[in-house]
Amino acid sequence: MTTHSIKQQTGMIYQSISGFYYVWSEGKSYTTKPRGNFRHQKTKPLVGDQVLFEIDLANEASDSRIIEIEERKNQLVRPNIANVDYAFVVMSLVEPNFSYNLLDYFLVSVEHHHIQSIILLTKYDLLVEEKGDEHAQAFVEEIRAIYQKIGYEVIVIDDTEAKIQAVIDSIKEGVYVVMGQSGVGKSTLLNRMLPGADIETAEISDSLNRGRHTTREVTLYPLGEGFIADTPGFSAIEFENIEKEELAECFPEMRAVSHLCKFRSCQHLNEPQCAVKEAVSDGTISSIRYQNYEQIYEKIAQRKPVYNRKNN
Ligand SMILES: Nc1nc2c(ncn2[C@@H]2O[C@H](COP(=O)(O)OP(=O)(O)O)[C@@H](O)[C@H]2O)c(=O)[nH]1
Ligand SMILES: [Mg+2]
Ligand SMILES: [Zn+2]
Repeated sequence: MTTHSIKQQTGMIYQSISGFYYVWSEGKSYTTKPRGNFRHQKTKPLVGDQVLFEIDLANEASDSRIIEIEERKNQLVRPNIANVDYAFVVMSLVEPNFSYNLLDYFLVSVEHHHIQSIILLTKYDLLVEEKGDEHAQAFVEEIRAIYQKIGYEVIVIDDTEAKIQAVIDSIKEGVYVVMGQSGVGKSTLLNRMLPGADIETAEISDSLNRGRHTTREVTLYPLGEGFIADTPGFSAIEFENIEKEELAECFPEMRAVSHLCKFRSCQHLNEPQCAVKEAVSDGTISSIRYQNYEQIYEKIAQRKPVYNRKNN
């Protein structure tokens, strides 16, 4: 093997199967393996990783070698994936009923990973069926008014193709995951967006394999302008990795005004001259959101100390 036939390129790992990492780079897929000395390093390549790899131009059929993993912007455990840019936070309007509380729990968890949320409100058809057109529209507008104002895109869907297409069209360059509690329509959405991927089967085999070491790896599929993970995440929410002092950072509208609080360490609870509380009383910050802040803050404060806290 002569050095001049070796080319270095960067790309993103989109799939990993039995020690092989499939890298998407400059419009092509490459089968790669970590270079030998990787085994001595702690970091294992992960789906979503940006990597530098070597291609042997003299023997293009040979597997390429990953030589470097770029520093990760974030890393999720469920699904096991790095460098997530966006999360579709799926909330159904009915069955299960929409909850501001639960939505804010999800948004906070996602913010904590420095991931941008897009709110997907599902089962609009069922809401109309239950409450009629007028009420359904008003309800959705109420949610929109709160969340769009603070920077979250809100997309309303039912199970029709047109609405699914609107979700696909919204996808920008970057890596997306789907989050949300059970029963809200995550699998339905993924199946419709990725008809070739057989999501349901994947989830079933995943649950059958629980407890064994053969848990299924996540795959990133190209979709719209970006990539989307075929495995939904965060079906249950815990705040075990968030410190109460970090919580306000996970509320964009609080983040935006907290520099105006009298005290630098203001937690926006009982402190005097708090810009957040002023914004709540004049209606600039939603009181629903603020109450959820107080509630999550309290949950974190009550939490038993955990000594082996993870970093993310
Ligand atoms: N009417 C209606 N039903 C939906 C919609 N989205 C999902 N469902 C149904 O809701 C149930 C739960 O969906 P599923 O995708 O399994 O939820 P998951 O647990 O989040 O993966 C299924 O029976 C779906 O057919 C929707 O927009 N409208
Ligand atoms: Mg599901
Ligand atoms: Zn404050």
